[in-house]
Amino acid sequence: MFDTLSEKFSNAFKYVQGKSKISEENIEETLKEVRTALLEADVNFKVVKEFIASVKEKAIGEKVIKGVNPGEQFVKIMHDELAKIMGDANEELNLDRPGIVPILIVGLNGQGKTTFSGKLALHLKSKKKKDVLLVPADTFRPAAKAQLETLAKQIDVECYDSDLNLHPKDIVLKAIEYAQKHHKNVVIIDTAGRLHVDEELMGQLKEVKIALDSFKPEVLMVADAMTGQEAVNVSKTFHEAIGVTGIVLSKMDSDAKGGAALSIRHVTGVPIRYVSMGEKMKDLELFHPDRLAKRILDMGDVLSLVEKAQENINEDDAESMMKNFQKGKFTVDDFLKQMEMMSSMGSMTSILKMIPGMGGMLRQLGDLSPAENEMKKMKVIISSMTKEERQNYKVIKESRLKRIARGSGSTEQAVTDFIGKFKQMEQMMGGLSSMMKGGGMPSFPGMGPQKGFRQEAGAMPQMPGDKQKKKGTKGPWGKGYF
Ligand SMILES: Nc1nc2c(ncn2[C@@H]2O[C@H](COP(=O)(O)OP(=O)(O)OP(=O)(O)O)[C@@H](O)[C@H]2O)c(=O)[nH]1
Ligand SMILES: [Mg+2]
Repeated sequence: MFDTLSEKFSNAFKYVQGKSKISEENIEETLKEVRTALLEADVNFKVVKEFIASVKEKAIGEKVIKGVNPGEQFVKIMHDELAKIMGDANEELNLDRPGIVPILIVGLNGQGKTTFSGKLALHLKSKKKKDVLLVPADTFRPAAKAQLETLAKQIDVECYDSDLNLHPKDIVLKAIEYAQKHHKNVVIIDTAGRLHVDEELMGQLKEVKIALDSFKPEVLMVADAMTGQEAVNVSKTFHEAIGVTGIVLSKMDSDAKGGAALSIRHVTGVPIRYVSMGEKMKDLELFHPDRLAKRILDMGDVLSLVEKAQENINEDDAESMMKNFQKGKFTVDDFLKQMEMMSSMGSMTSILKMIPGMGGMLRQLGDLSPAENEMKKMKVIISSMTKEERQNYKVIKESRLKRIARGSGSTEQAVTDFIGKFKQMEQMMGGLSSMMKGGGMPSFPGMGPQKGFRQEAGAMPQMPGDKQKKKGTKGPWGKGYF
């Protein structure tokens, strides 16, 4: 996500770095490169023009703040303007009103509507405590109903048994009636897609919307971020035809350019509400323009990282690992849990990118997938080990080694290598633990006695935990950072 743009921006900034003051002359070259980078990222040309004009005006008008170097000041202006074109603050749907809220999911063929319907249902159920009904209303492609039913089962949300012989507007009205009877709060309606915007589709969607009018429906348009300006144009057409209340950018995990994310709000005037980041049901993020701007500028996104950790890390597991660690014990099971915690948070690259300054380093490191594959292989080997072996690998002698190799479909050498690596890790952990006991490393965060991960995350002064959020600061980059 935004990889190329980040790299080009960091190159562009070198012209202002080290200067004693920002002037029209010394930002000229930078702005030229920023402009090219944005156009190459497939950002709408009008958006680029306004963006550049605005950055230029702010940069030249900016007073030099004592102690802040102009390079940093320029990055701060870029950050604010990037966040502004994407829409200021996160604007999640407000569903806290009495009665049923219907959410109509619309968009072209294959953009990710059905997948997003499931993701949104899971999000609203688990985070917002809503009772959700999923409604298949795609009468165009009958298999779509089964697809939604499968997703619904996976996330344990009820799926309405639509009669696909009816017109979508009648399906929807019946579903609402059913939802009222069963005291649901939200009804998510998955509609049909078409290859291109056509009159039949728009006519059908308009009728559905009119049928729902008295319930004040939300209309979410799902647009594939990878299609760049096409996504922008289609969203505009949909908005003009049926009135869209929010945009969902799907497949952001595969979009390296970022053109749609940077243009769609500005061109359509419709806020981006969610970002779909993968094929799994939990791969959904709220759209936070300021956090994305930070990711684009390699400033990291520690807030999202902490949130991800809090959502995905099981506190009991973390506690039991900590206890083992304090006793100087490190088992294969602990190692497996650590790997699982990491992978539940996303790919290695996506996690590292959230750490400030890591973007540039990752570019030098290149592809991290060999390391991820290595982790996968280790997991398979561990899954062939018995409980006893995982608690104490020393019992693994020749016959056990053979069995593990056979069970995991790997060679005996691979199992021996794994045990060798694990021994090294065990030694490292043991060393770390005794250093701490001896007072060698008094303030290693997260390792204090009787403290779970969550408490530590909130208490670390340099990390933006819950406390800071309540105060309404913007995380570590709030006032005073630049
Ligand atoms: N990588 C990635 N793939 C996605 C994402 N969202 C959906 N997909 C994939 O895109 C394909 C199409 O997704 P669907 O949800 O069926 O799209 P749709 O808009 O409902 O398609 P139609 O109903 O045929 O119009 C599927 O293979 C999904 O797994 C995403 O955020 N990231
Ligand atoms: Mg579909």
